[in-house]
Amino acid sequence: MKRVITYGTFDLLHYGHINLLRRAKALGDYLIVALSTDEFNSVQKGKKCYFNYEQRKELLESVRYVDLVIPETCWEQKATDMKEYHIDTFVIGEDWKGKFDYLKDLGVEVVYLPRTPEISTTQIKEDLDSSRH
Ligand code: C2G
Repeated sequence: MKRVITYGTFDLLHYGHINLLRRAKALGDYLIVALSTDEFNSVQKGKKCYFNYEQRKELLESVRYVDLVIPETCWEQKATDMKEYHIDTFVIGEDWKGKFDYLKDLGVEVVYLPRTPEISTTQIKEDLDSSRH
């Protein structure tokens, strides 16, 4: 049983997120998503979410590729997560390329996947905002 993990905010869930989750699951048998909590988003990531943690969690749990959703409360939890959840592969979009290579020292495969072009939560918000004016 190959166990894969990825991390993110996943606000306003869109096909770019789904493309990431589908490719992440294809790298193993079991996919865990560490979902950024509302506090982590606002304090550490400077992100204001449209959906709160519970709503984002419910959406992710409805995605066929996702087997478990756990909270991401800080940047530093990744190393302990790898051990606690017996992770084989860490996956994230290549906008983070190189940032998590230290996890290789724990025997974890680190994979950066190409992002889906032209879609982002920020873009969705901007498009909706401009269509109102
Ligand atoms: N993503 C993608 N293509 C897009 C948009 C997002 O592949 N068009 C990917 C991102 O690269 C990331 C995942 O979808 O791997 C979730 O995106 P975000 O919610 O923006 O995640 P982020 O804020 O980058 O959080 O500790 C790591 C952070 O929590 C990552």
